[in-house]
Amino acid sequence: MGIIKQAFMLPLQGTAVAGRWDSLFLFMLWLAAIMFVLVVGSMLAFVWKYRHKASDRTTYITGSHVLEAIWIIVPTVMLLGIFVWGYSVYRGMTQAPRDAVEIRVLGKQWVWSFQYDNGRTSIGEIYVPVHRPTKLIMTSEDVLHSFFIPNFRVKQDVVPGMYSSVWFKPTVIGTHQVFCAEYCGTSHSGMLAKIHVLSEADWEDWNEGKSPKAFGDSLVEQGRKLHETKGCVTCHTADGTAKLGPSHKGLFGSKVELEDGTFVIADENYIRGKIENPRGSTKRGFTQMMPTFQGLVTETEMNALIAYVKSLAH
Ligand code: HEC
Ligand SMILES: [Cu+2]
Repeated sequence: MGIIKQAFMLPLQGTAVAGRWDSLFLFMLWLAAIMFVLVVGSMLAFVWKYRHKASDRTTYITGSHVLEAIWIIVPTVMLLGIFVWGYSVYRGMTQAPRDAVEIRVLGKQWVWSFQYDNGRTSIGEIYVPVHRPTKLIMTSEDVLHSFFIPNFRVKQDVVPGMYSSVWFKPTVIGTHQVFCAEYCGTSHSGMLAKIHVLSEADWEDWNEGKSPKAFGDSLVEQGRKLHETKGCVTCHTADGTAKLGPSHKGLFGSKVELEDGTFVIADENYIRGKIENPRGSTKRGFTQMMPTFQGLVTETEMNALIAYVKSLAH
């Protein structure tokens, strides 16, 4: 699978963005090193050159506009350049492509677990396809964690009660290390996982398996069943007709108008918010009568319900 790239003293470059990230990092490191030598070097030289001599008389100094202009303009241009460069790398890391494979990540003291579209789950090991964008939709069942894959240059806080996400495009087949990078209690340092980057063929095999039935229902199907068993169907349909509540058809990704006239995009966090805290926002044209399901829906069920609502986007 090509040559494995690695910059001096940095971890292996396991994603498309890792090279860009490393260039920026090394540029800043070398720039700081050069600045350090220039500043400290000239300081020492001046200390020596202008050391006290009995005959010295300090001349009258009035300042220099040219010098002042230089030390304002040069660092400003340099720092703005670093900002623009950094922002462009950051944007590339945060805006996931629409066709990304989505995997849900659940952190809890002190294990990582994963839920895939086909309904499969894994603990301590996550499987992703090579050369395809993969988006992680992450939340925590207890405290703050942080999902960190050094080889991918990916690190993102995992927060209870909401979803955060990251995406990456792995380029190196094989196994990479995952850490928790936010101190989360006694066994924080043992909160590890392996990320397995699979070839296209292995991914198909893993994802579909010899018999997809072996994994039970797909995530969307699990969500559809929960939508019935939890009683959501009393008020919500999938076919566009409104009952007590609006239909979920076409909801995901759309712009929702709330009672107070503000608009929100119906993303994962919006749907989660409705299920946990329906009183936090009410859709315009409807009466607030949805009961809260806080504590009645587990995180894995929440992921399935959201996947179901999402599947009705079109
Ligand atoms: C007793 C009726 C009722 C039940 C049961 C109910 N809801 Fe609702 N739901 C509503 C109403 C009414 C609204 C619209 C008013 C509002 O925004 O609060 C709504 C809004 C929503 C929205 C936002 C819809 C939009 O178009 O913006 C989502 C998502 C949602 N519910 C999901 C669920 C899920 C999932 C369940 C089951 C776990 C559920 N609801 C159970 C009545 C209900
Ligand atoms: Cu942790």
